Amino acid sequence: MINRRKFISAAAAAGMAGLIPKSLRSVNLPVSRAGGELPVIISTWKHGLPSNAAAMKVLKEGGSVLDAVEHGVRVPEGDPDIHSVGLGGYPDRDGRVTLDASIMGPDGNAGSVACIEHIVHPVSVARKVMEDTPHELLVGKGALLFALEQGFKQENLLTPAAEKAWKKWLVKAKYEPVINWENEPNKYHDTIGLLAVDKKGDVAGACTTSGMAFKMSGRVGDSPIIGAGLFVDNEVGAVTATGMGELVLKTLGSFLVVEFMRNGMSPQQACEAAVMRIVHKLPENKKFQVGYIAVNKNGETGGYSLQPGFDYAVYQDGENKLTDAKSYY
Ligand code: SD4
Repeated sequence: MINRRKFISAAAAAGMAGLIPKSLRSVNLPVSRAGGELPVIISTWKHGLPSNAAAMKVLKEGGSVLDAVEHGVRVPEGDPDIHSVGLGGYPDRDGRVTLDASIMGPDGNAGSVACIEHIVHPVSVARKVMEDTPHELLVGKGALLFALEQGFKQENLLTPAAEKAWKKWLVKAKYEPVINWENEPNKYHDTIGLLAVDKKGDVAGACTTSGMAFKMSGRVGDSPIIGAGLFVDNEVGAVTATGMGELVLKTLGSFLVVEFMRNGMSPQQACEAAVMRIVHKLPENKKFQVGYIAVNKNGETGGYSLQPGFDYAVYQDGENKLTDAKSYY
């Protein structure tokens, strides 16, 4: 028989592992107090470095934290040599470049587009969805029509390099996501997710991607789903994800990390706990990559991944630096 004291200490330990029903947990524990200088910008992969620089410039010039995250991720969206975001992104298995993006601000408002074609900057369309419609998410043709109505230009996003890669893939036409594979030749990887906390402590985030290369037509990943690929809570901090979106979607990863931080974990501990959730719940975890980055309101940052090879860029205290994330495997 378990006595009351044993029950309470077991319950406390289980609480950190997320096992206690929410109704029994404190919801207002302070977030981790450690921190760094504000403002801070954090983003996924090496293409985060120029993105962070663009975002920091916006903040320095007095722009809002929302402007900063949008302008930061527009950099890789517009770069044809980055084959995992925006222009030049690898297409789906039918040769169509379909993009997913989301943005979320300090007021809790958010906007997303999914499976949108022909628009170089889906993050800016997501912002328009957030600000100028009663909706949160527009997909496919509807998203494109909305973008065109808003004055965005229709363009061909399939660059010769991306088309060549797709044609090479077509020879075997086997869909098999490879860990850290996207864009390997120049070491630019995957989705860009970028989070910022401005001087006042206001928090925002943006996430944009062409998704998994050679995916099925109509496939949508985690990036445009608020709570999966991106989540912001101005009382706590922000989180974004990269890697195999299906694993992030099945565990609602970014929301989970924010909730772990709300309950007292540091950004680093919270990212690790969310990766552990994938390890415990999803047997396919061994085959795929997932990486999380997080920042709390105090300017403390963290990042963690399932597999080795994930890195992220942090711009803080006048330095814009790439960090290798620790990983579970
Ligand atoms: C997705 N998470 O669509 C994105 C893509 C990505 O590594 O990050 N690729 O699932």
